[in-house]
Amino acid sequence: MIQPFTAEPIQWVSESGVPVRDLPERFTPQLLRDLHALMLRAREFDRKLITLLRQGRTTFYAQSSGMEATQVGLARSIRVGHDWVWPYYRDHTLGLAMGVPMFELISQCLGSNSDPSRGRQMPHHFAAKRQNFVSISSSIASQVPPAAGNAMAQKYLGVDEITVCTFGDGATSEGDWHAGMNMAGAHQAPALFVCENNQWAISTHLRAQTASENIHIKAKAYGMPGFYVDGNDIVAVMEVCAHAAEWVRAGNGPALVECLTYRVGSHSNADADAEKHYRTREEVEEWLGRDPIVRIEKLLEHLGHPISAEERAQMIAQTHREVDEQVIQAEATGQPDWRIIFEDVYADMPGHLRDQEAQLRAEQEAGQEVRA
Ligand SMILES: Cc1ncc(C[n+]2csc(CCOP(=O)(O)OP(=O)(O)O)c2C)c(N)n1
Ligand SMILES: [Mg+2]
Repeated sequence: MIQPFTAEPIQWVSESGVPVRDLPERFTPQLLRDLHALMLRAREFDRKLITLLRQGRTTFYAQSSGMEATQVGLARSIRVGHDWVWPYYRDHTLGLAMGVPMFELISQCLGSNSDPSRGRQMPHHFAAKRQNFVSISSSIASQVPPAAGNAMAQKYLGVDEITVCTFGDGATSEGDWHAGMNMAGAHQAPALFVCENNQWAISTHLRAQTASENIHIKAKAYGMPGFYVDGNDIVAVMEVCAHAAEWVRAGNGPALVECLTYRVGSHSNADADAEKHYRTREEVEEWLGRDPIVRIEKLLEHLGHPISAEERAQMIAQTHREVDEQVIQAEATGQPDWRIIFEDVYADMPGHLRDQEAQLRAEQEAGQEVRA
């Protein structure tokens, strides 16, 4: 029933919230409500973190507003803590939906002592050990070759884990992307590649990115199926990603899923005024009209299980409270001591680093300020 290489994105629920195919039994009103709660929580997390950014309490953030169905849908299609995830920098909603504690994300954005990476990474570039969520890197597509290698290792070890690798549409122009896709295909490795196609790579539109008619068609060149899905329809994302993940897990080789979606906000704090510079207000308005959260609300209403305005407001207030409390808790743990820059890398620290550590200590003892 789910076919690769479709001309149009696979859809399950129309924009007006009506199923266009039979709703699979697992989508009970309770599951739909849970998915809605996860998406709304992520949307409000974005809102709060942008405020923290404006207050100068963190220095980088890339929102995923508008893309919640893609990321939550993917999170709910894989075996969390079993499969391995090689994400990209816009995937905090994927992380949250996989159960990464919000406190860890906030701590990482603040670089506090409660940050598991203790301020060593760029803000908003977290990793989560329990979820097998590999550290995010900012270099576009740099995660794709190691993800292919991870999948090759899984194949040779004979485990039933798969590797999930996400990226944006812009990443598909990078040499690393093609190298990783090619290796995964050539070795028939169990990798599920997911393109979060939000149609823009900062100010470069998809049409300027590639002459291919879409992204998923590129899968053909690497000997794998390419699925095309409406990334703002969480039911479709879950059905297609679960289908592709199980196909990969069954030993059929890699697969690519292209989720067509849109980032309704700015790329990051580096381009806070996107509409003024490279895209039209009309385009943004059009995609705001396809909001994935509104779609699931309409579906619940259609099924006779509406979410009341009061309930929605309570959920929003709850997330705001949660973030406020956790920011206070994270900040209370303080900033990591400068000495941590020398820790956790070498069992036996090389001589030149020992010298540098001694030099910093001497500067501190001489009354100079030393900060990590
Ligand atoms: C190798 C490399 N080149 C350029 C950049 C600068 N850069 C950061 S994000 C970005 C756009 C990526 O767009 P896309 O892959 O579509 O992801 P999106 O941000 O839209 O989610 C670029 C070019 C980078 N980080 N790394
Ligand atoms: Mg993009």
